[in-house]
Amino acid sequence: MTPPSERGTDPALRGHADRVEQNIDDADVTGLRVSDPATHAAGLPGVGHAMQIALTQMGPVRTGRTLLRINQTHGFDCPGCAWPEARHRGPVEFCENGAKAVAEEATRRRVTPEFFARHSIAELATWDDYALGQQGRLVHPMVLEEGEEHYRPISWGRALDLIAEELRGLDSPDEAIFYTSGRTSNEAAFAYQLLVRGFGTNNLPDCSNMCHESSGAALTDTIGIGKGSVHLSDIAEADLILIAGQNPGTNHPRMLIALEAAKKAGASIVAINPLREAGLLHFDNPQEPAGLVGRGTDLADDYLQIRLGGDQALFQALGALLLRAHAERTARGEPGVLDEEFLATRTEGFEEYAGHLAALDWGEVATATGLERAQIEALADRLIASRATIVCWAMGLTQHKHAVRTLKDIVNVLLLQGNIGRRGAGVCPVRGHSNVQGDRTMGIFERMPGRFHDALDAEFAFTSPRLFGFDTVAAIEAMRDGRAHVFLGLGGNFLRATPDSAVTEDALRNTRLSVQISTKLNRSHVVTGRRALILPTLGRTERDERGTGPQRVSVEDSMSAVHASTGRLEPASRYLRSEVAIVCGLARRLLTDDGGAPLRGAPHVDWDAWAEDYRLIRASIERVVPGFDDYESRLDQPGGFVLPHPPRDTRTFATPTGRALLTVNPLEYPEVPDGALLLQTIRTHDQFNTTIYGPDDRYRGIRGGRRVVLVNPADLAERGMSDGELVDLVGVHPDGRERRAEAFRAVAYDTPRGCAASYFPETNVLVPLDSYADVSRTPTSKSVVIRLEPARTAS
Ligand SMILES: Nc1nc2c(c(=O)[nH]1)N[C@H]1C(S)=C(S)[C@@H](COP(=O)(O)OP(=O)(O)OC[C@H]3O[C@@H](n4cnc5c(=O)[nH]c(N)nc54)[C@H](O)[C@@H]3O)O[C@H]1N2
Ligand SMILES: Nc1nc2c(c(=O)[nH]1)N[C@H]1C(S)=C(S)[C@@H](COP(=O)(O)OP(=O)(O)OC[C@H]3O[C@@H](n4cnc5c(=O)[nH]c(N)nc54)[C@H](O)[C@@H]3O)O[C@H]1N2
Ligand SMILES: [Mo]
Repeated sequence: MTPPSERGTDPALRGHADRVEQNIDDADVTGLRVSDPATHAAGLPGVGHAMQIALTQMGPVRTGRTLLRINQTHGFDCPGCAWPEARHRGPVEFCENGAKAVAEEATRRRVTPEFFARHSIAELATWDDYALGQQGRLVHPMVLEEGEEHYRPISWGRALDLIAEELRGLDSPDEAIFYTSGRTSNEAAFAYQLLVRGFGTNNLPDCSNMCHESSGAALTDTIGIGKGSVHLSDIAEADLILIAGQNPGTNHPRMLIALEAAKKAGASIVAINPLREAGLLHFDNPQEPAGLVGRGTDLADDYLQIRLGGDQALFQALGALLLRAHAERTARGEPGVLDEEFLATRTEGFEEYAGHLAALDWGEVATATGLERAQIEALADRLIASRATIVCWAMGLTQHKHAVRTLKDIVNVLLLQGNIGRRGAGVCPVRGHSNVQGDRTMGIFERMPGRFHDALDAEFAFTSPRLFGFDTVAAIEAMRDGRAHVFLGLGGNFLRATPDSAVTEDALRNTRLSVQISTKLNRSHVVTGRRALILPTLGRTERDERGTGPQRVSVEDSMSAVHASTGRLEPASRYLRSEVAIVCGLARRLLTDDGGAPLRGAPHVDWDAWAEDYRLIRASIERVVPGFDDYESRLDQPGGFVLPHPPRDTRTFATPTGRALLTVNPLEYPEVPDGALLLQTIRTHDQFNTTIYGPDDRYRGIRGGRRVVLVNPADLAERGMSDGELVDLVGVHPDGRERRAEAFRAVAYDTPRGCAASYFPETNVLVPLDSYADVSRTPTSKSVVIRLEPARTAS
């Protein structure tokens, strides 16, 4: 309940602010402390930090009760990342950052109707992301009527009626947008997409559009399925693991446990990353006594500090070196390095690919990667020596203009050696949100394939719309241009997660109604349409009691394992409703008559029954989505079940020709005008996307503030700037529009020349809306072209 001006009185908020563009608070940049980056991850400091946050938010009893249920067989799925749980679980199955994610949700702080009576929307709009999030859990449905300055309480019935009225008032269902963030359960996601398609549109943008969309696009085109091909057990069986564009020490800490096991079993690990991330260097496993005292495991055997966006060039170079080695060895009568049998029987496109790489320009490889040829050759030697290779990646590869072709070139290299559908080998896109992959499986996608629509239509006796809907970028454009008038967000923080913050703010303000189904307050609640609703919902950790008793939900992790999640905590308020109940309540009003019979053309569903018994939803999922046979009983198995994945299971490929595809991808890398820098926008160790836990980025040696920009010392010197200087980040984009993020501390940092780094969401103001990846349309959050200017508002 503390506005920024009173932060000094609240120990939880003191000094933790970061600046919202419109409201920059000096305390931030002046409280900043910079030290050398860490060279290892976790251990005691990690446990201590998580405990401190957990105790502040939850108190001691709740902390103990809650943390021990994370990822347990009869507990709830961690609302943190999508890294899978091991089959045999220890008593403690969470990590430092999972504990923080849980503490954020299980906090005892509350945002009450009185809070909204006290703070006007104009006032809240000046608070930063941290201050908003720290207020605690939303506890009552709230409405902001046109022209009013405060949200007021509203009943659930009135709130849902209001949404139904606005939706019915549209000229076309395509004027509404239904966003999803990746925490939504399978059951809620399935009901939601049916509501949306029953209403008549495929406007289902989701956080995946900004995240792993490039992975899905590249993998679907080449191996016929948009998901990773490895099991957790494969990690320990790999000879070689490449980790490109991913910072697991912060974003997937439990992955370090798997990497540690792989190392102990003899695997080599090579990190490909512009920054030397602590979590990739060394791991002190806090779940083992040796790790707690800081004798852990060295992880990366080699570290390629590549330039931003240089990965396609690197993988083309690796492909070329494999081809050359193969030719040389076979000419000498020695065994080759390619899997010729696999290439001949399971793939196509080899000749064209090899022909394309024969013309590879090594000068371009050097420019694009900034790496020495010897480093690349050493990695090629590791590939040649490896019998089973896995490539893991995350946002460092997906959020570039040429992301999809980069990933296709990774698939090419793996296919050359038959590294798909073999133990210890494969593609491993490491997903972000805990159920983002499951949401997609359930149909949260603006372009689902025809067979999904056919199955949906058959199950619910209606005709779902086939016209593709808006993805995230198209949704913003439509609101901006007055082609969409209602926005509904099932979780997430659309405004802060999306690019071009100023444009997106205007776009949301341009709507007639914006609705957020949320657990916590965020900026998407205070930058609204003409009318706005906040619908508070249960989180993963909470008991979900419905008419037929306590309910469980299910989720799918990054490796296609589906399992149950059952919350046990007392809900934050008795006015909360589950996401399933909210979605079904809206569908009942929008798609049925008073007696519950479907309106003409609407799906045949007993929405009231669905809301009371989620087993009924799972029964429908079982009939619509392949791989969910015996859904209910297989959820009872400890660890759940794994969805089919033809390339992984049987080396079969659902491509048009039934073979995996080697592809020819013209080489691309970011172009940076003279004097400009390429900026990547990343996460600190103390945030979950737009939720800010605190002001520190411990592993990178940054404490007490988030407004920093990490720059190569030579790039600073070249600009006559010094370490610690206050600078503005100014966007450079052909449209000439002013995009400025003000007052960042320049920090001299070990990053390749020309490649800077800063944190999102503060830098989303700099990402142009029309700058996105080819094919996947993912905003280019890892290659934003900027200039540094001395700060306009020096402090
Ligand atoms: N604690 C915590 N956990 C999270 C999240 C969180 O915010 N906090 N977010 C979740 C979500 S939704 C996601 S998608 C994941 C994100 O997980 P990550 O992808 O690990 O997250 P980022 O912070 O974006 O880090 C990107 C990494 O890629 C590197 N990189 C950037 N550009 C390039 C490039 O061009 N080439 C190469 N080779 N490397 C590059 C960066 O230096 C950085 O190490 O984490 C999930 N887990
Ligand atoms: N510049 C830049 N921008 C990025 C990225 C980047 O690397 N750089 N990363 C992108 C990526 S990978 C992603 S995934 C997106 C994330 O985009 P989003 O998923 O939209 O954002 P989050 O910050 O994860 O959403 C946080 C909000 O979700 C709500 N919430 C939390 N738990 C629940 C729940 O159980 N149910 C409901 N209904 N609501 C809940 C809370 O109100 C909280 O405020 O951001 C993207 N934006
Ligand atoms: Mo993500």
